[in-house]
Amino acid sequence: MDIALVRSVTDSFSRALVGESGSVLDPDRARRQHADYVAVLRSAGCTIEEVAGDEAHPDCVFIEDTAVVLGSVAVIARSGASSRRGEAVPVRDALTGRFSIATIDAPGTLDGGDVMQVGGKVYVGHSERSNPAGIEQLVEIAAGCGLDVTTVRVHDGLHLKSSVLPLDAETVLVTPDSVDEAALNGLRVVREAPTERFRASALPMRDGRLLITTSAPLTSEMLANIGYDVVPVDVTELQAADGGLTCMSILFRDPAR
Ligand code: CIR
Repeated sequence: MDIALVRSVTDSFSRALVGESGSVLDPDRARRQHADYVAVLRSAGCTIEEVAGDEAHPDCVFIEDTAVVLGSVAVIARSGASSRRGEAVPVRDALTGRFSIATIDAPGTLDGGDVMQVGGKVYVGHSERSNPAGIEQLVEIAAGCGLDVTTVRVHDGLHLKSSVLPLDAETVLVTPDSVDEAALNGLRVVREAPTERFRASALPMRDGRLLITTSAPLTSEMLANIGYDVVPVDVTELQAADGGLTCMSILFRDPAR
């Protein structure tokens, strides 16, 4: 059984980081979309555990960035956005006792959105948010779990998973010209429709379905045509704050089962 750790949308979400887009955010709309997202995770067999939202952290709904589960270890991240650093504290509490805890320490920075696991391999984005010192620490922690890490330079977009998303154990959906694709060698690459740049976000469920953002209908149709069982999910208000489908949950197998 998968556990999905999620975090609620706060009223302060209206002040979440929006980069240079200048988007105006509506917390109520985000909350409704988040509830639908959580309902889809539940329908796919996930047990939902909610970490209470924290008004002091407008971006806290994007829980993926705070921690990464690598085998039996939970890596507590240290965000490249200083305003987000306190978000990890209650997430660490939720993971303690289930996993051994490792931490990314200063001067290292790492956002969970930069860590992608596909078919037993780990990739980390060298991005605006994750620096070489943080990546080096992740590599060392992963080595202790018997895992190699491949670094991927992110040229465009916030995180690696803003533009490279696992679809299944050997396939990724890629936004063209956003990362150093040579580092994805060995993976099957399918491309987001050019007119939907950065709008497609995907999250595969263990029941075989593939969640895909409604804001990328052409990409969704292309994925359906090549055999994916796509489920459109509307998270446009969370995308306005640079979020995607992966970033609103931390999914892991219940180690107690
Ligand atoms: C941020 O800028 O940190 C948030 N507004 C969005 C984070 C999205 N996280 C993710 O895709 N993993």
